[in-house]
Amino acid sequence: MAKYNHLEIEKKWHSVWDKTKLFEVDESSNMPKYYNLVMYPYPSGDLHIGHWYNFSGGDFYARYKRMNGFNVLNPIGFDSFGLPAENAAIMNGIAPKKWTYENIENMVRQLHRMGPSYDWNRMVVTSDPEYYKWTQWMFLELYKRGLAYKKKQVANWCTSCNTVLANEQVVNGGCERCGSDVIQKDLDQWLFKITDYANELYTEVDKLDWPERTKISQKNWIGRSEGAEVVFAVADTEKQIKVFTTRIDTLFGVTFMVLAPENPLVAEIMNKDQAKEVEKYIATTQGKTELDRMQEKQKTGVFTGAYAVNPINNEKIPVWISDYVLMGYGTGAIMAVPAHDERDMEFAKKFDLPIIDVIAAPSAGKDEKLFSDYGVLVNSGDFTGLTSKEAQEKINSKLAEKGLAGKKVNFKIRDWLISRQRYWGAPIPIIYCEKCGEVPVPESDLPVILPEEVSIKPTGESPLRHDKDFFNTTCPKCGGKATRETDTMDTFVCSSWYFLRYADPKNDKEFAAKDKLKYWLPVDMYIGGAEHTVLHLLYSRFFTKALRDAGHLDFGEPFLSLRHQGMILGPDGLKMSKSKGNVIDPDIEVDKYGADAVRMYLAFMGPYDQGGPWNPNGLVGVRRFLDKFFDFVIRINPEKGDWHNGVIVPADENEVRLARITNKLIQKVSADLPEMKFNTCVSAFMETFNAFAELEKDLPIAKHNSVWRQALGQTLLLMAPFAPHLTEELFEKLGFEGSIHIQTWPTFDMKLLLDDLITVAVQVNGKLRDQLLVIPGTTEAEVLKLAKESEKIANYLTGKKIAKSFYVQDKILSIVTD
Ligand code: ANZ
Ligand code: ZN
Repeated sequence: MAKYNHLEIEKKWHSVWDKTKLFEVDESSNMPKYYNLVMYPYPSGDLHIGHWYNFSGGDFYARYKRMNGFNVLNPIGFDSFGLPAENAAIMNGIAPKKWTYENIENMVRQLHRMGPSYDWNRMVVTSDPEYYKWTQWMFLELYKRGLAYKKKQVANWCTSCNTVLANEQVVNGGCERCGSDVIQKDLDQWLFKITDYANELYTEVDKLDWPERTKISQKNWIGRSEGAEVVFAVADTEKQIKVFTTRIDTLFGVTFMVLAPENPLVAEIMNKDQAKEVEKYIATTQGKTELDRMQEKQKTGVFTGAYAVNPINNEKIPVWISDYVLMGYGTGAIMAVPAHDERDMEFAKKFDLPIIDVIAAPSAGKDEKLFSDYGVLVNSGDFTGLTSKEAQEKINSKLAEKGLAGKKVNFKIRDWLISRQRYWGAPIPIIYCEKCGEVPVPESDLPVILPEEVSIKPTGESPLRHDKDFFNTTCPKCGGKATRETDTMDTFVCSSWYFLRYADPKNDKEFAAKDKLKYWLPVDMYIGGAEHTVLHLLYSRFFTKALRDAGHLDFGEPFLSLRHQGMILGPDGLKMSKSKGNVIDPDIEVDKYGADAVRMYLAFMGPYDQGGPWNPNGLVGVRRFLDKFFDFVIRINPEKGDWHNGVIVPADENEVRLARITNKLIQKVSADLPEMKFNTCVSAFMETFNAFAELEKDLPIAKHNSVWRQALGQTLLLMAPFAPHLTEELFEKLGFEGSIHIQTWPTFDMKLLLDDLITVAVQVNGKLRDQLLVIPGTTEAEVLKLAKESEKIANYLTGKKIAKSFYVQDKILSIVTD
């Protein structure tokens, strides 16, 4: 058997592709553009198998698009600011910059070995001053538009990392990273006003070609909530308490009200006798996180001594304070309906407050659990008997007449806190002047360079505060004494716009030239993991919209299509981790079996969006297939003559068999690859190869060299996205000209598939109108789709609506119109 020497072949082609700049692209092509993007990695040090899975899938797809006539931008870069570099630096005594750039170098080497079709000329590294200059510029752009602002705010503070954490980085009251206690600390913080875009971010999700669960997470994070605001008078005063409720239909069931302890109204309305207790209570709630406050089963609180008046029935009800009501949501005050709201129920039981049922369950079951759904109103005066929905409308409009209620939409999402009291990040470009106050760094002074020799021991204060040369500066406005902002930006800021920079990564006048942005963006296909991407996607969408409104972009959504790859588990079926010893090191596998075998095995493992356990035998099997394939193909002699990439014209029955097998493969891979069904493509290659081997007994290569060369040439084209090195080598060996990777994708001939197809009769209103050729087992929905695409049938459907359709599997589709 001829030896397939993967090490030699891969090395050879890497250098050819690099030298010929095969995958570099520009805007001058006359083919339509396609922007194919994978989520750029963090430079953790090593490319792990999960990266390979993500990036190989992205590369299969990019190559498919390229061979189908698109000018494909397929870039890569590094998300290289962030805490891990700093923590590694503290642990091992290496400067963050050194650690980061050494890792990048190593990972670039590893990436190369995968043989991806990246335009290496466009690599983006977010910790390069040439990049973060524009991150700072983005900050100023938001600042100019009132979308970046500074505020004293309580923040989650990790007592060990000594930095602020985002809400989602706090797990069970501890730091996600180190598990240490998280406390609440009042700090001056920079925020981005993402809430200005809450509504658009929420509604536009529906238009995107994204996985459904990801759309739902976007929406849940934004948390749109429709309800009403209702105004309660404070008895014997001029004061009012406004509440937000999603259940105005339960208004007759309100038996008390609750204010957030921080609500300024508390001081205004409380009875002096209660002052001591109220103050004592407020003190106990400080330091609790919002999450604790919302989840605590044991409700706490105190009575303010004040009463409110229910606007619907003038009942007097007591006003309490409790920390289960948050100041940051709605109005910081609620109307409590213990009969139908669980938290209110817990509170009422604890403090012995009345409970009045006002909604009857549809089938009056007497289970003890509280009924919190919609139903029919009871004990509700004139509104008794109405459904919840009807009552909401009626009660709302009745009170609205008196200015005591109005519909209201609230969002859960809060502004994005971007300040980090850490070193390895983009400095926030703001200067504080004794005379002029807060002054933005002028654009011409960007970038504000992150100094290198800084002690980064986390002390709670930003490390940059202790670098005198950095900290002390002069005011750009008045030239007087001034100091710099010493916080750095959350790395999510860097990753919120990196996909724009790939369009024009070397530009030092603009973050990217307008015409290049216009040409390449938005991203057509974005591929990456499903975990931890909710915020990245949300922030990127926010940046895109803000930049659009600032006149820099002419689109509002950055990622038109999105796909998630699944997760690769260890051979034991468990999540890979060093401690379990089940980690697969791609470097070792690539040395042993070759990048093409690893790529193809990853494709073969299972549905791309599902992943699965790594099976060493599976990889060996794929390698064995490639060995046999290589051995088979090099028996075919090269021939002169241009590569015409057409359909085989068979001369006898066995040649027809060959043409048919090849055509079937073309059809299969052309259907499955764009759907990212990579696994079925690889099984088709294996099956086809077995059929070839079988056929060769009747159709010897030695006598039929030309047709075999043609058939295997086409097979190579189909395999090229998966095994780029091997196919390039064999393509050359067969005497075809040019790189296989810039050839046109083969087309297939329907006629050659006929044997395998069946005819389905299509009737419209009882009359036979067309016969469709389909694969046996095609579903009704697919046949209906084909029928609608048929011209003959379209004639009978234009201007009409399909009322019904019936399908007799593989025989007749019958359409009835209105
Ligand atoms: C009365 C009521 C009766 C409520 C009932 C619910 C059920 P979402 O869907 O999350 O928007 N609420 C309003 N502001 C609050 C705050 N600052 N802190 C804590 N809770 C607050 O939830 C809206 C509901 O959450 C509101 O509707 C209010 O309780 C409570 F059977 O009002 B409801
Ligand atoms: Zn000044």
